[in-house]
Amino acid sequence: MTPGRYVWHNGKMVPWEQATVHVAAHALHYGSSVFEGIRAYDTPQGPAVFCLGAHVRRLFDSCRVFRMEVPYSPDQISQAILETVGYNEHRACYIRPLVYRGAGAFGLDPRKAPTEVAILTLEWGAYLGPEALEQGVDVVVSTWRRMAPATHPAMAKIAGNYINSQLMTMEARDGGFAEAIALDVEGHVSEGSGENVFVVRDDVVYTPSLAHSILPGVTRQVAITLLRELGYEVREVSLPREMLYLADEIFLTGTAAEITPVRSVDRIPVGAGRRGPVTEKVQKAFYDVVSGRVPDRHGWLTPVRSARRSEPAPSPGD
Ligand code: PPE
Repeated sequence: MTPGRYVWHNGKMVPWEQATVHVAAHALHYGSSVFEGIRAYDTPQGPAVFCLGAHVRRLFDSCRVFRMEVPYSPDQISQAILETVGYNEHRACYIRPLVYRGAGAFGLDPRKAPTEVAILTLEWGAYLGPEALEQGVDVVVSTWRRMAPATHPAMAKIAGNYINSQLMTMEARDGGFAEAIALDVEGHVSEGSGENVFVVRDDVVYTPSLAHSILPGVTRQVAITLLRELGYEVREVSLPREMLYLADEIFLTGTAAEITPVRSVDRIPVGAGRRGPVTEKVQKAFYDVVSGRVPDRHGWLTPVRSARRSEPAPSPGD
């Protein structure tokens, strides 16, 4: 991990090393924080943040579900994100906004603890390895199920939810797999530890609907839009596990994972066992947009240089 030099912490730009919390922070004890993962891409117009509006909206949606009042407006957070990428002089980076309950109170009413906000940036390459985007990854169906309805709010990106993802990932890696796909509590396909799942069969594209304990992925929505523009029918449905073994193609979508092909599930090859044509087409459409190689018809890219600067950048060594 190559971190940015500065972190936006409660309204101020501070050096990475100084962006710390107290060990009494509520979030550390109870998982009471909400986060986002966003990417900025290198474009001919300089670095540009991908789907900034959708990510900031989901951040506030997650906070709303968790009854967390953010002490900044969505516009202030958006500006702070652009400013942080600019300060850190990244060409491309991963951005991690975090709203967390700080130190001040123990106990299970988090509203007694203060709400604090941080925006971190770091350089983060291909999530599932450099070859994954072309070769595809080997995945396993997890023995861990996704959270049942009305247990944890799957639609909200709350840190505590990610215990499940961590258990899935450790199990997968120990078994020699790159990633795991979880079923929901009824046994339908849900999602990866940090990705949404798409299945292609006979040129129709299927993805689990919101009723299957998924995070409503921003990349998922982008992929649906691009696939429809490419002329494919996309259906949000309930998928039985065996569709994973009958698929012509499977791919995963996520900010970190981007669009990653799956080449096997439970050691069974997916289709021909390599990236398929639909996956390749949607990947190409995706990378054409994020790299600024084609016109940004959907307004998905926000140039970092459009940020309104609130204060001069601290000089290095401050
Ligand atoms: N499901 C889950 C559970 C999830 O965490 C992510 C993002 C997605 C789906 C895809 O959502 P989106 O990024 O909006 O397309 N996972 C984030 C965290 C990964 C991590 O390891 O940290 C991410 O990709 O940023």
